[in-house]
Amino acid sequence: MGLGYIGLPTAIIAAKKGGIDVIGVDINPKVVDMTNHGKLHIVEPGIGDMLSEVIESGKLRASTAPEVSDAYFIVVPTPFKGDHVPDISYVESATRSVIPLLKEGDLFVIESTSPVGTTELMSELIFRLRPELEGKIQIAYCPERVLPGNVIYELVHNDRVIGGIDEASTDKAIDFYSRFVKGQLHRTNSRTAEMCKLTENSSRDVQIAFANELSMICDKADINVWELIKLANKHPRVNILQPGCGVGGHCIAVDPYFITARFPDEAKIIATARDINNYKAQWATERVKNAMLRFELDKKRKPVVAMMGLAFKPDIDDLRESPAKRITMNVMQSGNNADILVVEPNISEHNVFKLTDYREAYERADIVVFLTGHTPFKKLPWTDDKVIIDFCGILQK
Ligand code: SAJ
Repeated sequence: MGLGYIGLPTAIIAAKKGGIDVIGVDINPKVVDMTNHGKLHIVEPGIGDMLSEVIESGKLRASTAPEVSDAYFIVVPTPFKGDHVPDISYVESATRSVIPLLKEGDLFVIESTSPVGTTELMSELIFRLRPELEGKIQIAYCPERVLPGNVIYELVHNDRVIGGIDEASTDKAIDFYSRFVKGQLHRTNSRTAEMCKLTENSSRDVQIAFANELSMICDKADINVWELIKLANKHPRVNILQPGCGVGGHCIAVDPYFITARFPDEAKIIATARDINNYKAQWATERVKNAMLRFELDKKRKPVVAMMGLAFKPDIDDLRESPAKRITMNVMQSGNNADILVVEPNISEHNVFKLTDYREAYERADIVVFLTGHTPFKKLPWTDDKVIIDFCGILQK
């Protein structure tokens, strides 16, 4: 259920490596149609050929409605509502749509990132509507942990955490995943598995917040934060991550709120890390606006500004929750009337921004702002006749 960034690759891998007959279900008819024609509707390296292969062999087919199966996997989005409260309505509606199809011996697994207790809630819903199935079907939570851009490798090789609502459920889910996962399968209960996913991404958010906080301190203290972190990391027990212009994507910038919304009194560091990472993007916006003002005062003309990168991290085309995009938007809306060149080498066009080739933008700009650490930016010729604002360490060796 759900043929998105995780559901579709999982369906393909289960069909190809697990030899399983898979029906991929999505409410979007366009996604279903494209999938049935062997066409990828997401950008992810290495799965295009595999998709056509499993569609041609008949191991995978897509549909807008679920059909009677032996195992059901819920892989739909869990966004948040206002006030950062998690919205599990997609999980619930996908669950409701399979309830009439469930039969004795079936496996029901939630993979969607979910607040603690969601699997138990869905079990209650299932057994309320189908009381005769209590104890006769197996229900588990098994979060995905793959890195966008490296999904095919990580789906097979990463360890997985699997938590059933009871021992039999954990056993059955482990048995299923062992058909195509080469990483270790770690058993636990459903609440721990849910919290584990949230913990992994919150841990990364907290660590990035530490790097971002350091970058703002170092800016004031006139210290090169990249050199500082490199040196501190020479200590055998220190491993600081890299600062950037904020934290983006649909996982790390979102999942910690699933903890803070439920445990506001206890989740202090997690909440503060979110604030710091959000604040870093505001801070970066102010830095750019100040540089533009200073240029105008010095040179008595408006600067040409190149905003380098819109994606939420290097070498991808994904702009979801991207701080680079937000900063660019805010700088453009600041009413300065400067000539702003927007660059994103991984996409050819955008419905809001007019994109400029990165070499041309770099060449023409008075102020160059590196927002995303895309590899091609690292090869631009060095020049000292521009103001360079480097939020992502492009200029560092
Ligand atoms: N970032 C930094 N500094 C760093 C590392 C990352 O500023 O040192 C920023 C990136 O630029 C980006 C954001 O953090 O804006 C998130 O990027 P990421 O590469 O850390 O993570 P995602 O969102 O692509 O994928 C994460 C992964 N989780 C962890 O590494 C704990 C992935 O394994 C999960 O499967 C994925 O979230 C998910 O689906 O939850």
